[in-house]
Amino acid sequence: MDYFFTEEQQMIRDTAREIAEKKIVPVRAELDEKGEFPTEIMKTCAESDLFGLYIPEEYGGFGGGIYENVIAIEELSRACIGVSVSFAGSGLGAYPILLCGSEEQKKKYLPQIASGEKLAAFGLTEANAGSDAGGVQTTARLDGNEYVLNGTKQWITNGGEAGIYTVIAITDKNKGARGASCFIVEKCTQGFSFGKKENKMGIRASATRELVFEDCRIPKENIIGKEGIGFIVAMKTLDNSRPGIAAQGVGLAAGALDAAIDYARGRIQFGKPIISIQAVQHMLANMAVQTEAARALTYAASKYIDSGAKSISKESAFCKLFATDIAMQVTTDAVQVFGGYGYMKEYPVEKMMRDAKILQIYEGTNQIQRNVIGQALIKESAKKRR
Ligand code: COS
Repeated sequence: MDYFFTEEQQMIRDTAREIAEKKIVPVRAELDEKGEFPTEIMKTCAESDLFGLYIPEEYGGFGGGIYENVIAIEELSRACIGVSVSFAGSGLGAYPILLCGSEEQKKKYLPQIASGEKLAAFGLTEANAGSDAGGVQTTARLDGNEYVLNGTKQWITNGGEAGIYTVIAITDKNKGARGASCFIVEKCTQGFSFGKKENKMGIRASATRELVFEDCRIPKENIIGKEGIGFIVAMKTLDNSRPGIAAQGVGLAAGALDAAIDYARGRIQFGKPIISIQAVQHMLANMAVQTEAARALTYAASKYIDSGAKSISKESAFCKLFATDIAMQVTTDAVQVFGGYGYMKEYPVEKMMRDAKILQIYEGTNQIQRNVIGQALIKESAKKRR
């Protein structure tokens, strides 16, 4: 369908599509096999000015919004979401600064992220704080002009590869979620180290590591906002970044659909291409309509958030939930269209199906998205009754 992109949006799509086709497709199987971080592709994204799409011009960005970023993420994801999550993860790490940082912090850090000179990463998850984001145990204690961080973050996308980290830590243990704060920590700070790269089922090109803080001292100016707002910063960050996960789902589904159509045209059984068999056509038709519906919802939610709407949690969860469930379904169906060949590593859909699973888990499981939507519905209905 035509979404009537502006000339600039069309350019973003074309640029990202070219990177996907020329740079990612030829190496994606190897990156997956070796579990290798796509350093060169990140450089190409930087040279093509893709990292700053959602960052205002005064901080070195393109001045677009979530929608522009989503367009780029979708295109990169058609080829490989192990690569596109490395790109998108930098946005996730940048949002706390963009949404809640001081002018000084924005001026210092956003241009480096916008240019792609440094990747960013977001450190929220811990061994005992996954879906329960308020259960963070990493601590930050004010000591003179510095905060001292102690604790371990788990499964952090871009861990070890990023130069700038936004990290949630507890500054007041007695206040629960209201005792959390958000900090900026730069790589190479003393007392800050990384665990080994995780060996994952999918998105194997992306770097997922622990962040380990052992008496890590950072300037007190590195707190984002003030003490006690860390949980809210994290929630706002996720509200803004979840459409990017939806875009990964849309791109991945679109890539799997393209692969399934190509294969069905060439595969001969019963003396004819299997695409002429109605059972196969029906599968492809379902895959196509699901993918398009996911795209339409993701674009609509992104535009809604970009409009400056105040309450965005529900809409953000809508697209994350829907598009990622669709990605799982469509990639599974793509393997089915390929039949036995689809199960083999020689064909791309095996990796696509493995990759899809994480989309239903990270940045809030799809069960959590339903919770967020449910809570929003309750709030809205209470307002209407008043
Ligand atoms: N924007 C602004 N404020 C928000 C918010 C949002 N999106 N969501 C919650 N808040 C506020 C609430 O209003 C509440 O404020 P008060 O204390 O003033 O009432 C506070 O934050 C606590 O909210 P709540 O009680 O809803 O928190 P819960 O502990 O029940 O957790 C969920 C809510 C489950 C939604 C949250 O923990 C979550 O999103 N979990 C998933 C985390 C995740 O995505 N992890 C993946 C890894 S991060 S890459």
